[in-house]
Amino acid sequence: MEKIAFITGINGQDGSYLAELLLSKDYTVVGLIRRTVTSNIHKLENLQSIIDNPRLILEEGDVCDFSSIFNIIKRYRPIEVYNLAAQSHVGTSFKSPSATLEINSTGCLNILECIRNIDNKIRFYQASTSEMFGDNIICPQNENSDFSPVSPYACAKLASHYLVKTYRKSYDMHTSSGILFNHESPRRGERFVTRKITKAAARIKKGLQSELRLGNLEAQRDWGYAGDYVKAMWLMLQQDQADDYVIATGKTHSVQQFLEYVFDYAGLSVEDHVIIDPKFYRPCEVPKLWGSYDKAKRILNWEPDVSFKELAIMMYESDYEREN
Ligand code: NAP
Ligand code: G4F
Repeated sequence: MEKIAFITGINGQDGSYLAELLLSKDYTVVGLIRRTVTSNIHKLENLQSIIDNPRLILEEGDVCDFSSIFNIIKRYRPIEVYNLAAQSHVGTSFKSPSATLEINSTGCLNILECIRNIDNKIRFYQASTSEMFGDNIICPQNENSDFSPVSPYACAKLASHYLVKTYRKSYDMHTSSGILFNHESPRRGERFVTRKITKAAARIKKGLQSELRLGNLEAQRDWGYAGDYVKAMWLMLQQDQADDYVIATGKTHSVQQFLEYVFDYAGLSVEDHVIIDPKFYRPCEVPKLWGSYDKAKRILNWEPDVSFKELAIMMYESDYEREN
């Protein structure tokens, strides 16, 4: 029988890795693309392994548009739906709170309602986030830690997180949330701090720019590799019981440590090039994220492969290769 999966946010970092994983497992992958006047699928277009695959189908739509999602699910009848679409930048959520709420909460609700109405046996994955722990710094955070969101982004994601639980309990639907801690890769958006640092370091090294402006360097994050994390998403939907899982590395580092490690590796001095710019501070900050993936290890048999240092080097080397 043909296995069909539907991915929203396929054009993003995680969407591309998940599509690769599912195609390698012989799924037909239907991906949701937001059409704009100019093509915005450059990230996927650069991935020949995906874009040339006849089992990849791209459909136009928007998670905020109920009928576009309804029509795609009704037409393709996927066995699994992965909702990765989001306004995913925390800083931007303070500038565009309404749009963030609409995409990150109503978008999820729209999909849940489509599944409930079309076929409530379709399995659903929601991209929840460690950002929901907010200023609760009792670490390491796990599935039982208190949520304490401090951004419009996290508030919207928390609403979806509870919607997923509610649909699981109320309608006996197979809906799971992955509470994913920060995960990065060479495909990470350039406005997230790790990629901003690796790209700037590569450009400074090549003489293409001289300074890097950053905000709060004290924040701590549990950084893993996106390629490892999409495997956990898939594993969640292969379980008999739907549930929520923390996905993390179990280690935390500050932005300062990431910065120093990359600059050291590149043979650059932080003092010579980095400027602290208040523009990049947020109205409220998540001070410390450090996750425990014990439950995922026990039930999903999932563990991260790529270390903090390997990740930083992978990203720097990729940016160094790309910049010219
Ligand atoms: P990303 O690179 O920003 O990708 C998000 C994707 O969502 C983009 O391709 C974007 O499309 C799409 N999108 C935005 N609004 C949409 C809408 N209204 N309808 C349809 N598609 C829409 O994010 P990511 O890093 O891959 O993360 C994937 C998901 O995991 C997100 O939900 C994010 O919030 C969540 N998450 C990420 C992390 C992390 O560290 N990466 C951690 C926890 C949770 P365009 O390309 O058209 O902009
Ligand atoms: O890279 P960031 O923008 O990631 P943030 O805010 O932790 O959010 C990411 O991870 C979440 C999971 O916990 C996801 F849900 C979310 O979608 C996203 O993928 O910022 C990391 C830290 C923050 O403390 C920020 O204040 O770096 C600090 N920072 C310092 N200077 C900066 C900068 N962040 C950005 N983006 N740009 C700076 O110049």
